Amino acid sequence: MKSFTAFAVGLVLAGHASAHYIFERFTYGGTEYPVYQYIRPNTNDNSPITDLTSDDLRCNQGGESGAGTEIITVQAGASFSFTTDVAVYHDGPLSIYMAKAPTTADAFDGSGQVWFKILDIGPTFDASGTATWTLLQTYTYTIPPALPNGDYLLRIQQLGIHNPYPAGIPQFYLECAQITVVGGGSGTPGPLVSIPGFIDGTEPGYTVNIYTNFHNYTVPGPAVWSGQSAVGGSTPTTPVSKPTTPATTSTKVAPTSTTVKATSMTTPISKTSTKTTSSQASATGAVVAKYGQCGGSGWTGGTVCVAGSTCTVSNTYYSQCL
Ligand SMILES: *[C@@H]1O[C@H](CO)[C@@H](O)[C@H](O)[C@H]1NC(C)=O
Ligand SMILES: [Cu+2]
Repeated sequence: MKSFTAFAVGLVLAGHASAHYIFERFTYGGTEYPVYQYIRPNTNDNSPITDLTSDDLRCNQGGESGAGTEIITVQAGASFSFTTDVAVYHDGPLSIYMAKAPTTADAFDGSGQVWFKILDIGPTFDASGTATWTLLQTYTYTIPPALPNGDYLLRIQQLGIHNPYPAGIPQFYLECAQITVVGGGSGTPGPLVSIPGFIDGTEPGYTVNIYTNFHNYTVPGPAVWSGQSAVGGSTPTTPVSKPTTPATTSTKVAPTSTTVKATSMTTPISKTSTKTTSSQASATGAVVAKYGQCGGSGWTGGTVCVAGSTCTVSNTYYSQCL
């Protein structure tokens, strides 16, 4: 088993000679901070984690401790971004998780049933059933207004499912930021899961072949916390997660729609217009990519959504191109 694992890792490395996409920069309050400021560095050049039982799934290899990484103070309801070195280029879903630290974020290893999910971005399906993944360089979201104050790990995860299982093993690309939330609410985040353990490898979103009869998708892992925008922690209002099933389910799917491009990992980001790279999420007047922020209290960035998406109010603090 050990030698097999080593062999598999060797294969992965061989296929990843150059730098992978690493969520290495954090943006808050209009400032994009230097590489690994507030984000735990990895020691594997972000060669993906593929072992579903590994503690490295929490904050990547080398990220079990946050000693040496700073903690940034953020307002609940404010937006933040993670930016990669090169835009994400493997098809698959993106999720953002959080875990409350017992003491300080830098002292927390992420163990225990403490993780909850605040965002899923699955594929969209057009009327013919063809999938489009939102592969970006910058992903922007909001610290949930209902989140209680305190220190948290803020974990972004992209799951590369471009090499269909079981011949290819889904690849986790992830990093953790360290934050102190202030101005928070009194919500109760959940459901809570443990990492590892949150994905067991039987989920359709993990085993699916995205090139064959691929017309619906559910992002693996727990449900997205539904009470994020309920300041005071009562009734959830607008769900902030993206629907992971086609908006056009009532439309008949063309029978010839099974051909989804078989992209290899060398294919860069320009596959469809929705994969616009936005390395300057807050550039004033810039066209905002799908799922990017386009408004909300205090927002000074772009308010015009890329063609095919509409600026939609999630809550007072956050509007998003959907
Ligand atoms: C698509 O939907 C079917 C029917 O609900 C389900 O069995 C299947 O697992 C789904 N596929 C994915 C990839 O989520
Ligand atoms: Cu790769």
